[in-house]
Amino acid sequence: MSLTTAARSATEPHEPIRTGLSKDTLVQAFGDNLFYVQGRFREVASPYDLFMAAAFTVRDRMLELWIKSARTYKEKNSRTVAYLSAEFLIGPQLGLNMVKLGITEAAREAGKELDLDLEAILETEEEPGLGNGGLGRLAACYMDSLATLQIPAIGYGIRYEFGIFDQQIIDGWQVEKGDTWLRNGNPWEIHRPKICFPVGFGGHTEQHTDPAGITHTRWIPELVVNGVAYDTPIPGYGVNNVNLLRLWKSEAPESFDFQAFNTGNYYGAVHAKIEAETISKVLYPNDDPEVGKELRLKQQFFFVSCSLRDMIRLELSNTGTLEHFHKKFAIQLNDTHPSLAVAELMRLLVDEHLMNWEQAWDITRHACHFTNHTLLPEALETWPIELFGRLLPRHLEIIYQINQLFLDEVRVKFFEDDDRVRRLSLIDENNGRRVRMAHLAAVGSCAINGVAELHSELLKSTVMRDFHDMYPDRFHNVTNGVTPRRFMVLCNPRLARLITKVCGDNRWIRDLECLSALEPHADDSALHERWRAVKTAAKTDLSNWLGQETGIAPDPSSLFDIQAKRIHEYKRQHLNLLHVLALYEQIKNQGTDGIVPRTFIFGGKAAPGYTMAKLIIKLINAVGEVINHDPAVNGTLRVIFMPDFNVKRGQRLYPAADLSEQISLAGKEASGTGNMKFSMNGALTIGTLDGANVEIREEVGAENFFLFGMTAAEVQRRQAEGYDPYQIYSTNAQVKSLLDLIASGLFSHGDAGLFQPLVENLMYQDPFMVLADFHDYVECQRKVADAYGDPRHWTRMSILNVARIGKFSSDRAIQEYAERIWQVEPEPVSL
Ligand code: 26Q
Repeated sequence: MSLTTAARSATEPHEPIRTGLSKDTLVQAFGDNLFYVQGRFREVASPYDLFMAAAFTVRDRMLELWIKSARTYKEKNSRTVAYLSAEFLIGPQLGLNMVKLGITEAAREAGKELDLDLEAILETEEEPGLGNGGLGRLAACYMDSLATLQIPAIGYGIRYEFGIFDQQIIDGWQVEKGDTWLRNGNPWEIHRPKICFPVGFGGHTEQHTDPAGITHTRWIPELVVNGVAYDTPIPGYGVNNVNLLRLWKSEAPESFDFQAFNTGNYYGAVHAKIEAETISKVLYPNDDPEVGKELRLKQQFFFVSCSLRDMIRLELSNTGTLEHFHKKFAIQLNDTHPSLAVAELMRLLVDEHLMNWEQAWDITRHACHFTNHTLLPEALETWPIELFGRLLPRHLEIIYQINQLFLDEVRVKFFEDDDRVRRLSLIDENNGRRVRMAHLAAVGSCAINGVAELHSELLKSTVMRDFHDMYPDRFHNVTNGVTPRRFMVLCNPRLARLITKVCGDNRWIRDLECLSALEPHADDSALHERWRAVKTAAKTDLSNWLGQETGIAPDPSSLFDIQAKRIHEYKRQHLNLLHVLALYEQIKNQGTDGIVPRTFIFGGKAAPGYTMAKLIIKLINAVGEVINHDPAVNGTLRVIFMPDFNVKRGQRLYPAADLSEQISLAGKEASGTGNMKFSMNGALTIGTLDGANVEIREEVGAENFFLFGMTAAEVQRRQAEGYDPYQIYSTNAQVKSLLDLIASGLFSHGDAGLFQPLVENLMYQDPFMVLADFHDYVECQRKVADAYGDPRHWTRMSILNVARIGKFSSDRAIQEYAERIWQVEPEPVSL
């Protein structure tokens, strides 16, 4: 049918074309947007044109709410959360925004009328990969929950032109490809050229005395770049509140070019422009040994400075004073990446707004809050003084002053304890003088939190121990959570429908504890049948997709055993692989009798510079190559590496999993959030007592969780005693035989050297104690197989996992932040 405006007169709807939610209005609006925004009509529209028209149609429906929300927050002068994060991994927006507006069904109907396949349109959306993994995805879940709980909030971050690289697998190896997510246009963002702040770098500082005799410091930067705002609306679920994600893009100030041009330095001007634009060009991967990059520090300062100036602008336009800044904004620092906010807020208040130091420090300390996401020592950020002082000379002075006042306080509290003073200092004097960003964040914040109970305890007893001695009341735990809107309703509509039916209504989508209504039905055989049908359908979908994508379509009746997360030695993908090889060896020696058919699916990216992680990917693919084609295996085992694991692909995995692999070495995974996503889709977990696994097991019940491995305390003890993996290799025949198998060249076309670094690492160092936990893991996997062989038992456990997973909603987490950390209140928006 024709979609130009000519069609409208026939079915003029009574609703406004840009806000109406009925099917008929959506049909009209889609046609208008295709024609007037994309400049296309149906016959010549590309799939991306269709996506853009659909996206604009949905965006139109959020704009009025967005503006109403902003007006309400301004009028009420509500305390606003400013969530500062170097990463926001928000995932594709179209489907989720439709869920939140409650128009999924109407849109599907409209699609039918237009003879359009909604699924195909959703699939066309390019996801903004503006994060590495857990930390960035958590920020996105929290933005969802803040809006849903009607809490005024702005997410501040960087609009990277290239997000996390796309992963290709070529000959079994990871190959990175640039992520050009903006090439076809991004319909969700609104460019705000007027919201623009200059950000300085380098140069020097000067002192001057004002007429009243007070000395001030002025920073004269050498280079100035502009930060320009790009806004993305974040609607709440089933409410009128729409919050804001404001990402900054770096640009050269116009004046810059002209200056250079006038002095005849045309190429110099072009160079300066390129340098300015480089700042927001690319997201850095974590776990990269080479991350001591100057550009990374520039990025951090860039987005922190723009964000704070934006908050100051808002506060001044509202109240005309900064005296109550900390009452207006609750700033949350997502790890140390934005911790320069402490020094920059001090600089803005003291140098630019002429506030005295004491008052500025009081405001800063009461505005800021800090979340730690890691205990791994190599991941704690520090910057060499030389680099820091060259790039941010004024901030280094401010940090010295903060440090001096802080260490005076330490000396008073802990009399004659020089060692403690050295340990607490913001400057590490042992490794060539470096600024410790976690210390800066901790000193400048009124609350410090870990992301799971175990993690928060370990934080207090290890990396932040001295801070805990100093300021015990600042420490909190807020266990992570994930949004059920994306990770249940959107990605698993069949399960969502079934749950709504059993619960009697869909209240669980905004109050996940309502899932407990499933519990009385855990033994209901009619429910069992439906539950299994839902799981089988999801497995079939995934199998078909994998067939197209990888050439292998696994049998949906096999046990889908999935590990999807960044590739890192501490997460122990190689432990999982050793179990695969143990089964393979069993088949080769004794045939397939007694083996429960399994499909092992791996997904995850390795940092481009992390050689061992890349070798693990190669080994997974190499093992798959052999096992998937060995007639002796005869399809009983399948090993599949899903390339380019991201939010979108995760949404295919979670609903289809029977078993979720959460097998990190105890004490290393701060929380994990994939563990929650799998569990809320009815997968059972095999896991260690690490991160949030501990609490998941507590909630779902020990009898519904496959536990194995050492505890964090046992790990500490064993390491203190001196752990010797070679001793295990030489005394455990199975371990020896499996490592020898990898080293034999069977998986590397006879090249025995290829996997040698991996094998030797396990034999002689094994920093993440894979061999120590191996036996227990394999035993536990045997129990998994037995349980899977008893469908009634398995289905009961699966239902109970979902019924008891309510705690892990990000709504609960945000509620805790709001009450215990931020002291913010909901601000409902009415139309
Ligand atoms: C730092 C400096 C230079 C370059 C990159 C980085 C960098 C970037 C990202 C360091 C770390 C990250 C991301 C860390 C992360 O994702 N941590 C995970 O956070 C989740 C949410 O709290 C937890 O569930 C995971 O346990 C934790 O690993």
